[in-house]
Amino acid sequence: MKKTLISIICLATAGSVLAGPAENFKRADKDKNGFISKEEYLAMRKGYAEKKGGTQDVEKDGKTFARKDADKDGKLTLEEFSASNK
Ligand SMILES: [Ca+2]
Ligand SMILES: [Ca+2]
Repeated sequence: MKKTLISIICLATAGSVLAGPAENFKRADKDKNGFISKEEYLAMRKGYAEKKGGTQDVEKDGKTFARKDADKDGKLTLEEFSASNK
């Protein structure tokens, strides 16, 4: 049973890696303005956390967003999003 669960998690992780940052970016950019706002980023992270059956650490995700936002304009371009997506 536990092994099955791990396999599912591995599959889900592989799936999101295969999708690539561009796909994740498009999915997270809810209003399709070409940028990911902090709200959109946090909503994306919330979705991930809930998919894993956990709860979101809003403070941590907010810090991650700030770190990714290289030019500090409060939004992520695809470049910023994928460059620091490691
Ligand atoms: Ca947006
Ligand atoms: Ca930015």
